[in-house]
Amino acid sequence: GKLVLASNNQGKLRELGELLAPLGLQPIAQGELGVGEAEEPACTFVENALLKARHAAQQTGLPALADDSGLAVDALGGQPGVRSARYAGVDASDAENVQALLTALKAVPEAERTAQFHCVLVYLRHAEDPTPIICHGRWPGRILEHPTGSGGFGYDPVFFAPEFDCSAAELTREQKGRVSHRGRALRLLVEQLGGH
Ligand code: ITT
Repeated sequence: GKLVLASNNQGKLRELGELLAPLGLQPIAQGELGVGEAEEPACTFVENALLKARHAAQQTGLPALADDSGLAVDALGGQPGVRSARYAGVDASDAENVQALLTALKAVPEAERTAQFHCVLVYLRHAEDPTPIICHGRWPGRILEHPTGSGGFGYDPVFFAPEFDCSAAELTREQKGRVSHRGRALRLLVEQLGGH
């Protein structure tokens, strides 16, 4: 069936679309349905994802899937976390956020540059669904000293993927989906959707 993807992030839309299509679902980006951005005022991925999914379901009348995600760096006490998209400022580009992160970690040695990506997916059958499906995926790795690779989006060029011994931006989308926070969360979601 049709569902609206409650995101304006092209990188997420590509990854989610590719992972959902083989399941017989028809994901439609919210922008194509005229849905504007929702506010993300909360301090947890779960709350932000719920707000985005509810906004999109309300505006379209379709089931909605939202992704709230980010990078938690241990040496920074979990920052940038829910602020990952705007670490270098409200309208910062991916490259600016990456630069801000490298600057913040300048004096931190390799062994202490551990980090994890988090992805919370929220699926609402309709805007007032009292039992949303909520899934959380994690991807541990560490932060490189220099950006490497041109694939992916966001912090991928500085995220070292231990499973493949290279940066996340050097992976194909298929490889990334197998190990990433988003891939893991989505497989959990699909298991739960099957039970409904
Ligand atoms: P939407 O709310 O429209 O979905 P957004 O980019 O504002 O898009 P978030 O608030 O969830 O979404 O921010 C997530 C940020 O975390 C994203 O902009 C990236 O900087 C980073 N991020 C999340 N997943 C990532 C991934 O797979 N690779 C690299 N960076 C990622």
